[in-house]
Amino acid sequence: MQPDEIARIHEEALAEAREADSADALEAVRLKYLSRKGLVQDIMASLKTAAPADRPAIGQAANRLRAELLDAVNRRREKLAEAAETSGPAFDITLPGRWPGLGSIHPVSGMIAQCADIFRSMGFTVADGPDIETAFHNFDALNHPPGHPARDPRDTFYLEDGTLLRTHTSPVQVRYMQAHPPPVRIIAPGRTYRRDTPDATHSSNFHQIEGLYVADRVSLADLKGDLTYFASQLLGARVQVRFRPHFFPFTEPSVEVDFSCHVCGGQGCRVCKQSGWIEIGGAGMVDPNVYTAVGYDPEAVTGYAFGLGVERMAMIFHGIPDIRLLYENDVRFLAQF
Ligand code: FA5
Repeated sequence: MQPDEIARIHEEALAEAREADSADALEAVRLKYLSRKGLVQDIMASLKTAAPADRPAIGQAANRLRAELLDAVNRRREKLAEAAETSGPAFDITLPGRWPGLGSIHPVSGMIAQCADIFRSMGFTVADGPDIETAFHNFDALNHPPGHPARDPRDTFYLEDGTLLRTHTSPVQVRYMQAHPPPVRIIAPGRTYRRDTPDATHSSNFHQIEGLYVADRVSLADLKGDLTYFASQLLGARVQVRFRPHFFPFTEPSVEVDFSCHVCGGQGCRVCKQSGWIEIGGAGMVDPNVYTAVGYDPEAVTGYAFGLGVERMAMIFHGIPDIRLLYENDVRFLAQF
């Protein structure tokens, strides 16, 4: 190959490398000139047939072409990469963003928040207590005699050290009165645990809202009035509240509290098992023995206490027919709230 032809190839190769407008086009230029079957290789092959005097010049021209072209290809590659980073089509700012979706508030948490708002408006503050309790706070101080059936390991989850998972939120009453002199007006929402067999209205892990109002002249009429007012705030003025005589070791007298079924308006349906009523909680006037256990003077104070089932209230509020739906974590169910 003649030197002037090599010079022409040299110029063309550098121009093509400079003008390549994509990584693919640049690779094509590299292959055309620098690969094993490329034009630089053709120049080298022509050495064999060239006049011996021309050979050094041809060899040097080919080497210069290879070095300069390699350099030009590398520089062009960097330029193209830079341009792709700053203005390439990888990021289209006109596309709508991806919506990761928001979680929803669990109906049990929502019910606790709703109840707490109502009780706060009635002058209650919110107190708290541990899930792992001593037998003293869960039973003894609440006037449970030694052989009381609720203490049985078949009903209560005991830990190895003799502590237990609280079976109700009532031990918070004990802790709060031990730490605060009267008057007291608190609610205590929280988890509770029992070895109950799960069914449509029972779970072995559920929630209660404890209430305690202790002052100097609190009566059963206050308890009935306050819980009836609470029910009307939660479920509307049409809800009816029923108090049935009952027994709890820590209240005297004691009642069970039913709300008329919000789902059927009291006519009878699946949720209320056709009765028109749903048992929501237990309540009563605090037993004098409890005051003695916490260091209050039973002659100086009177008070009421209640414990409401949160899941039961969520069920009638939302028309949920089975408590287990609240614990299956099916997102299709939970997303409705
Ligand atoms: C009590 O737990 C008493 N501590 C309530 C109380 C407090 C009485 C203060 C007097 C003074 P009881 O075991 O009835 O009472 O439970 C109260 C409510 O918790 C029930 O009415 C029901 O709504 C709910 N509950 C009880 N067991 C379960 C369960 N296994 N699953 C779901 N909810 C339950």
